[in-house]
Amino acid sequence: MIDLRSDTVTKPTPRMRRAMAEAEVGEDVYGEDPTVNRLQERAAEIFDKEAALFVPSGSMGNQIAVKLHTRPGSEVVIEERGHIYNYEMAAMSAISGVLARPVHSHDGTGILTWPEIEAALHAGGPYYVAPTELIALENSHNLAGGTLLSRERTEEICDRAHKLNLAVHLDGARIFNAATALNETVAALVRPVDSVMFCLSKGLGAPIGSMLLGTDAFIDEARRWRKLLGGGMHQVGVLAAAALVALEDSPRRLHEDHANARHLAEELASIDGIKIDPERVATNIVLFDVSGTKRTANEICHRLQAEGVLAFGFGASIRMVTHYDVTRADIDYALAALHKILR
Ligand code: TLP
Repeated sequence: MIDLRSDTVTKPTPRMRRAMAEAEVGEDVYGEDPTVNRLQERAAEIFDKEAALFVPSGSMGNQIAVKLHTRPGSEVVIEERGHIYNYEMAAMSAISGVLARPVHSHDGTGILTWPEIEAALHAGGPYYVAPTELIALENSHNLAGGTLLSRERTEEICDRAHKLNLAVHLDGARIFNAATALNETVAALVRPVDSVMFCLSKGLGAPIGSMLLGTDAFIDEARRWRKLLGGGMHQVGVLAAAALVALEDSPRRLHEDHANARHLAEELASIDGIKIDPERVATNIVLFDVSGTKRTANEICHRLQAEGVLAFGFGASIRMVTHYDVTRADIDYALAALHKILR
């Protein structure tokens, strides 16, 4: 099977498995796992933030951040296709008692401008309007097709937000993809945000885990909430060991996934009935519209599966994600399968 459903499907590399087998471990709930401590220190160093916390999932990292930046009864401004709003089980209302204020991105990129954000804010309004307390950004933007939030735009949004005493959290599940495509360091991309979450278990290829980063005080409080949410892990150095390998080895090869994604997008654009602008495919996510094929996305994905290709269909769109378990030949095979189905 050629699995293009997500970059979460990557299997640990031989080096990761070796590191896992040999990992030195301890009781992480007491802060005594040396491998977890090393991972947290290394992540804080790479991202140039005071502290980092290893969390079981990206969703947990995001939701702890929402919890810490808000009070119940307030609002979180987020682009309408944002992961925190759409794919985290309404956790922000269940856990934090806050409301999402989804904002439409007029140019379709999913990357909001400050005026779009500003128009959605309730800051300094009348007492009977729920105040905005947090702006949640996403880089790269998953459901918009892996689009990029530039360093300059991040700085502008954070500067403006901070002047209004609003916090900014960045869902950087794929921040290394963004950094690769923008030719920036991850530290530069996250410098002005109050907190950032990134995933080790997506393009970086670790089997499990994400990191939440921020100030020392923020991470101390995040550790309490991780435990409260059932995310206190014990001899978890076995996972941190794989994560350390992912952090050191994987970022340098992400450009290959981006090149494969661009190739896929260019070929898709030449298929009748498929709508995609290859110029917009900047990272490892390829999102295309199939309404012109007179078939539903689900129907096409079903047929692709029979040909040995897995993709993710929703509405009139199909998402294909490239990663290190997918080669250029696999992409060409998937394209040939699609041609056959649509012929
Ligand atoms: N995204 C998954 C699915 O949930 C859609 C995927 O296959 O892309 N932020 C972003 C931007 C994400 O894309 C994801 C996962 C998360 C957060 C949550 O990470 P996990 O799955 O570790 O909770």
